[in-house]
Amino acid sequence: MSSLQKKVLLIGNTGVGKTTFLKKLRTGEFDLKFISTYGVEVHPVDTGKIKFYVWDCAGQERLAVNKTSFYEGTDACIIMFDTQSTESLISIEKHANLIIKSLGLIPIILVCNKNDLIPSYKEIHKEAIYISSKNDTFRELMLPFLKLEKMLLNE
Ligand SMILES: Nc1nc2c(ncn2[C@@H]2O[C@H](COP(=O)(O)OP(=O)(O)OP(=O)(O)O)[C@@H](O)[C@H]2O)c(=O)[nH]1
Ligand SMILES: [Mg+2]
Repeated sequence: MSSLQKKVLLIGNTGVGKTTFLKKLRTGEFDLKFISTYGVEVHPVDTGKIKFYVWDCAGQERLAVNKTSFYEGTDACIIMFDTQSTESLISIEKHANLIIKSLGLIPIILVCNKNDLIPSYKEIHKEAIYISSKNDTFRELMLPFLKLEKMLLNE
């Protein structure tokens, strides 16, 4: 287990698959159900070099109870959007602005989920890491954390 610990916020619009992504990483199971997160849930993800504490934040404003109150001590941020929601793509900037306003310039990465639902490869955002929480292997789903690890360790 890694001794270095970092806090990561996982944010993005409701329904993009934040909770499903973390559950698949933790259990290997893909969850078809959609139960919106209330407030925040914390999940550990260990890369071997860093133990990330991932704060899975509610995407629904009305369930996001005082969300900036748990931003303190955050080292990095993942903004997730998905291939099915133009709204989630447009909202990236809004999410990023809130993070930068509250936390300054911390490492932020973009993850585009639900890649299984577009027929062939299509680049939606140049900077994003593309995943499918439904079909991807553990190793593929760890890529966002390996990228954050590199950024945080300045590798
Ligand atoms: N086809 C497909 N469906 C997905 C994928 N990832 C998640 N889903 C589905 O998307 C729905 C929403 O998933 P959640 O993980 O609960 O969404 P969330 O981003 O946590 O939503 P909030 O908690 O409200 O912010 C669920 O029905 C999942 O089964 C994916 O990669 N492919
Ligand atoms: Mg959720």
